[in-house]
Order: sequence, then C-alpha cells, then structure tokens
Amino acid sequence: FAKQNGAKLQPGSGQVSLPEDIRGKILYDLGSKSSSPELAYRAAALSVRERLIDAFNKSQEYWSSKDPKFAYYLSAEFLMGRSLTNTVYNLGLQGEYGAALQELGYSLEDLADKEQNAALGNGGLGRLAACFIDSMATLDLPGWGYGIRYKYGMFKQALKDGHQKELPDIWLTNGNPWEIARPEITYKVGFYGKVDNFKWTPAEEVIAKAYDNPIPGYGTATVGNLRLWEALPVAELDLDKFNEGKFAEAVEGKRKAEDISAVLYPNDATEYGKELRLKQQVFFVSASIQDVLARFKTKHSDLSELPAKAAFQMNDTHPTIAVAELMRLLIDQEGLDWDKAWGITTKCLAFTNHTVMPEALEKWPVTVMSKLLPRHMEIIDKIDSIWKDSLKEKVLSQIKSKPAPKKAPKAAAKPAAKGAKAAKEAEEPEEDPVEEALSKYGIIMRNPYNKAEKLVNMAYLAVVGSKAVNGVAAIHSEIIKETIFKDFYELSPDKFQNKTNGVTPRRWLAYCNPQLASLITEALGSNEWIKHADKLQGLKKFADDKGFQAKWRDIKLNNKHRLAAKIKDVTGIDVPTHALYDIQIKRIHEYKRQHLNAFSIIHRYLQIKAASKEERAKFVPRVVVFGGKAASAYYMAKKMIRLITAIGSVVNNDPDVGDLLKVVFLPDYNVSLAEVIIPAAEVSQHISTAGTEASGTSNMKFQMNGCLIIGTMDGANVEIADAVGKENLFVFGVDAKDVTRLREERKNFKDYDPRWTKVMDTLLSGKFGDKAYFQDVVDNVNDMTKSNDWFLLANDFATYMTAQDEIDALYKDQDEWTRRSILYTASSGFFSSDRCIAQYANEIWDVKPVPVPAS
Ligand code: 26Y
Repeated sequence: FAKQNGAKLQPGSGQVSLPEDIRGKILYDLGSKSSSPELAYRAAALSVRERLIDAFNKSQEYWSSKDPKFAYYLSAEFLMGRSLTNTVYNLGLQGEYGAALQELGYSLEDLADKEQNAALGNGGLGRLAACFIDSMATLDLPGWGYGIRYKYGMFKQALKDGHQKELPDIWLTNGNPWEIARPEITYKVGFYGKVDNFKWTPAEEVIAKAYDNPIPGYGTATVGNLRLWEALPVAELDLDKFNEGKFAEAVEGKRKAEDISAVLYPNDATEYGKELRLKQQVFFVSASIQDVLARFKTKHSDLSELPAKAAFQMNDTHPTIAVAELMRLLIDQEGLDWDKAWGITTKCLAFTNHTVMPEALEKWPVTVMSKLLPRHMEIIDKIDSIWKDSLKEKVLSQIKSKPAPKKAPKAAAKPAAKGAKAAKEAEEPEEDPVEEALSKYGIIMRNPYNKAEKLVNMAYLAVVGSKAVNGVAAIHSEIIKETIFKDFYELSPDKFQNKTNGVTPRRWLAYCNPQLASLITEALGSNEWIKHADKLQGLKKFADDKGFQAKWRDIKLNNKHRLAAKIKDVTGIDVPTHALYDIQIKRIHEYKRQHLNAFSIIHRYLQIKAASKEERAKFVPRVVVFGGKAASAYYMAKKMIRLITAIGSVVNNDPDVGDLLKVVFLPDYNVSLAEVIIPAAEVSQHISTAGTEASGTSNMKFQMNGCLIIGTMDGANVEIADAVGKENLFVFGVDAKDVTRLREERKNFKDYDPRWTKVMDTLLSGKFGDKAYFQDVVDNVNDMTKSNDWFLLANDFATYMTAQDEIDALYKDQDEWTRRSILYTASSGFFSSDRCIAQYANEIWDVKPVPVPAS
C-alpha cells in the first residue's frame, strides 16, 4: 500500500482508488493511524494537490514552449481565502472527491471548513488581486501574480467587552498544501550601502525564495501561478558570535532578514510610513523583476524585446518602486544606456490607482529612500529631473501667456545660484517662476506640512513610468483625472483609462451559493454562466414568474438559516430568520460610514420604543449585521466598532424590542465569513460619502447573490445602478461633484434633522453605556467647533432615513422584492472579473489567450 501511494500512482489511473489515496495520505504523509476532520482535510488537500500539480506543470511547460507575452500582476496583497473547494470545483473533481469523502464518512463542505484562510491582504485591493488571477487562468491568459509570502497575514479580530482586540494570524503552522516551495529559485535583494560612480554596494542583502501557488482556471486545462517570496538570510548563523556566547547577535542577521516577509501591514488607507514596509515593497518587486528577466533571458538576448513579452501591472503605489528597479536592473546589470532602459520600462509598466485619499498615496521621505535604496534614489532623481526638463518649454510658454500673479515683494531675495547643487537645494522653489510652475509635476516634492522635508511621490513616479494609468470604476477614473492626477492627465490624456473592477463568479456565486447556482443553471438550461457571466441576463425573463420567485426566496431563506446558525455559534445571539437581513461588511473606516448605519439603528430603536403594541406589529423586523476590521492605530474606527457593539448589547436585550431588531457585530470578518454572509443578505449597505470609495467590490458580490443595495452614487454603485436600473436600488446622499462645496458650507450647517439631533442626544445620554466614551464620536460629526464632519454624515442623514423607509415598505411586498432580487443577479454579468481582466489584457497588456490543450 505504501508503494502504491507514491506520487506517481494517480487516483483515477485505476491503480489506486481515491478513498485509498486519501487514507494513504493520512497514514504516510501525516503519520496518523486514525482519522479526524482536520487530518482528512489535509489528506484530501494533498491528494488534490497532486492533480493540481500535474495540470500546473503541463500548463507552464506549454506556455514556456509557446513563449507568449505574459502579464505579471505585482501586488503586496493577495487575499486568497481558502483553496480546497475552489480547486476541486475548478478542476471539475467535485463528483469524485465528494463521493470519496463520503465513503470515508466526511463531506467536502465540512472538511473545507478546516482550512486556514490565506489572508495575505487587507481588504478590497487584495481580494481584487485574488479574483484577477482566477480570471487570468480561466481566460487562458499567460500570467502570474507576484507577491509576498507573509508568515502572518491579516490579524485575527476578537472582541473583548465589545472592543476590537488584535491577535496574530498564525496560518502556516500545519503547513500549506497549496504551495510548492522552490528552494532552487532564489534572488538576492540589497539594501543600504553606498553608490560609487553609479555602482551600488549594498550593506545588507537578503535572499528571496520562491513559493508557487498554482491557480486553476475554471472549465479549462490552464493552471496559472501565484509566485510569493519568502525572505531568508544570506547566512543562517554567525558562528563566530555564537562561539563567543553572543547567541542573540549570532542570529540577528537571520531575524532581520526574516522580518521582511513576516507580517502583512494591517493598514488600509492609513499609516504607511514605516521603513520595513518600503523594504517589503522593494523586496518582492526586485525578486519578481529579476525572476522575469532571468526567464526572458533563457529565450532572448535582446532586451528591447521585453515589452513584447512582459507586461507588469502595479497594484496601487505599493509596487511602484518597480519603475526605479527595472531601470536599475536594465542599466546596472544589463548594461543598457538610460534612454533605452527608459523606453523599455515605460512600455512594460502600467499602474492602477485604488484610492483618492491623500493619506493612502505613498510618499516616502527622500532621507529614508536615500538611506535604504541609494541607487534607486539616484535613479528617481534623474527621472524627476529629465521629466521636469521635458516640461520646461511648455511651462515657459504658459507663463508667458498668463499675466503673472501679483506677489508681495520678498524682503531679501536670494541670488539665483546656478550650478551649485547645495545652493539649488536651499533655494525656495517659489522664487523661480519656472521651478514653481514645474513643482506640481515633481516626483520629488516638498512635504506640504514640513517644507524642509522632501518626499518621493510614488503615485507620480508610477504615472510617469507607466504606459497606462487606470482607476477602478467609471466615476473614480474620472475623479482621478480631475483631482490627484489632473496635471498629468492634461499632459497625456491618452494614458488614462478606466477598468471597472469585477469579482469572480466562481467563488462569489457558484461555490458560495450552491443552491442558487443550481436554480440558475436549471433555469438557463446550462451552467455556461459560470464562465460567461453575461448569460445571467437570461434570468430576466423569470423575474416576474411567481413559481420561480418562490424557489428563489426559499433559497435565500435557507441561506439565512445558515447565517443565523453561524451568528448563534459565534456570538450566542439568536436572530430570527423571518426578519430582513441587512448587512454592512467591509473595513471599518469613517469614509465608509458604518457610524451612519449605527445612527439609523439608534433611530429605529427609539421608534420601536416609542411605538404602541399595535404600531409595533407593523414594523418590519430587521437583523443588522456588521463585520470588518479596524486598522490597529485607527482610533475613530475602533470607536465605531465599540459604538456598534454597545448598541447591540442594549437593543438585543430589550424585551420591548424582541425580534423587531437585532444588531450583530460578527468578529473576524474574512473571506470565508463573507462566503456565508453574502448569500444570506437581502439588503447590503454601500454608503460611503460620494467620491471617496474608488469602486467597492462587495457591492458586486451582493448583487450577484440577489441582494438589494442601499447606497450612495459612489464607486461602482453608479454602474450597478445603471445595470440594474437606478429605481431598483435605494439611492441616497449628496453628489460627488457637490462634496467640496458642501464641506465648505458645513462650517455654517444649520440644517440638522430632528431625528439626527435625537440620535446625538441619546448617544450622549449614557443610554449605550459610558456617555463620555462617545463624546468624540458625536463631536466629530456634530460639533463644528471641534471637527467639520468631513464625511458629511449630517448632510446625508435625512435622505438615508428616507431610503431606509423605502426598504421597509418594499419588504412588505415580497413579490416585488424578489423580482428586483432576480434582476440584480441577472444584471451582474458585467461585474465579473473575467470581463475586467479581458479588458486589461486587450486594452493595456496586449496579452492574448494561450489555451493549454486538455491532455
Ligand atoms: C499605503 C497603505 C496604507 C495602504 C494599504 C492598503 C493603502 C491602501 C490599501 C488598500 C486599499 C484598498 O483596498 N482599496 C480598495 O480597493 C478596492 C479594489 O479596487 C476598491 O474596490 C475599494 O474602493 C478601495 O477602497
């Protein structure tokens, strides 16, 4: 039996049955004579892994033999979640494994639950990257993801007395059956040191070791790759130090190296300025580009062909050091001259922006960059000065054509210092009109809060170094052209594109909502929609069909039962399944306005309390579910969590309220939890201040699962409304174009809704515990002497409440509700990541499908 289970004997080859194969893995790979669900999961995963690796090898060999152009998705985050179900289903093995596991006394579903989440991402941007590589493989597009194999992923969130507590995410303890370690694939990455006559001698070096994570496409033999890098020391141990008895010092180099891939920074859109983070970025970018160049050079000798073979997509500013790193490798390692290297670089790279919030656009102090990456800094300096030189004429003619603005004469104008570098540095740019006009284009800029400090604006570096720049939803792509990249857009309008995000319909409909998937397949007469999501349109004709509506509703109810059981299990709260399930799951952030939702719950609670028995009978019962993590240093976000849990404790235990309202904060929101929540949702909230949410992607997942949306005209909500019909969404709130003006007017805002005032008073009354605790939450949105309600909660409150009333009214008409629900799913095809990736491939990468032949 032992021999039979060597990797060469494949189940399915007739030599060993699948249950025997799995049993053999428990015995020989895991060394256990008895079984348990955990062991069975690991054994099943190891068994699937062999099938996956066979297909993976075939794909990669085939692509290598064809030598097509590849797309490389560079991302500091890949929020993969679990792999077992996805792999088994994408490979079409669900029948075989389902039966084999049943024979062993397990179900695939139960075992799937034993897998740790690969949470190598914060939120939207990281999960988008995961959906993208699924679609690349499904579309047979030669492409790899490149990132970091963090030892600790996104922190685990626990609640202690209603407050968030962060715990480390130890996800690799039992090994990871979905990765293949490649000890033979390593690169050196350097830091610090000196540059002498353009030659950089790093003072510190680490090794990047590759781990491949095969990515099976759906309905194809193609298996793509996600290559993640682990940081290792060049030398494991300093034996001399050890022998001197200096044990800590002996392993210090090892620890320092391993620190680089140790932890995912758990901040989204806040707080990035840590040197270690920059180290992580260079680490994975350098290893990835070296790797691509090494493979390229096995087949080609002329580097000017690189743009015909490789497209790099930079996922936000995090990998944008790639601009300098590719230049460095081409010049310093490959010996190309500057112009040639620049020509290649700017044809290979493209950049996606995911946020307009200034605090999330990385700007590294020149001091930090020069110390850590002296050669890169030199290159960035040169890029910046060539770039600004190229604009001088244009700027001069602009200055000549415009009357000079009157300026107060300076007391003592400094003499213009030409040539002397030190003098130039000391010079105030405002004093030279050309320099001043050029400064808005500067990759190297002055810190607006500390004029003495210079910063490298990574987004600008990316824009200058890329052939294409895109936003992630139509409205967002317009906003970036008008705001953060306005000056760049005016120079090269053709560079700017839109790629509205998408999500994979495999994970986010077919696999997480199997009953709905079966009903859809039955109605459409085929399961082609899983690969061609546009076919969901075919559901439109069933929207009014009462029999179909009843089946649709039944499935939603089953999914609600599943979620209710989960809620009970995790929080101990009993929630009724006849209530309307209202969900807001996403990172906790002021711009996403979970507190607006919380305020409306307080209002609802007050209404219930004030109502007579007869009036109460007319209320539509609601279960409001929140999930999401707050960045650990984000004070207000943490208070927002406490606000929600505090409201929950009061509301859920008030006998006057009973089943009419339940408020649940589900801790440790992650991909797997989303897979249970989304199919059960009836209404979901996407209520960011207009102009702040670049796209949102959970809105698309909810839409696919027939969940109605309450939302602002922000991000992809706008396009979802176009697709479903705006009248079918609960839309409220101010327009993005009015936000700047309203923020200004906010200073004199008097238009407080009486319901809002009541909510604020209640919060400060101590009804939800310590009144002092919520004082600053209230001050932040309600007291213009202390804050300015930057996210305009008070402005949007009244229309939000109206939209909430519309929800209640519509829910009483279950036929109409269900009709809309069906329309949502039917119109969700556009929001498949397959559509989105096909656009990237055609409009930016110029990468063509290379389908791998089925064996
Ligand atoms: C620089 C550091 C602090 C940082 C780390 C992570 C900055 C930003 C992020 C993550 C950003 C992110 O997840 N953005 C989201 O990207 C999604 C995919 O495009 C969008 O749908 C979503 O609107 C946007 O907030």
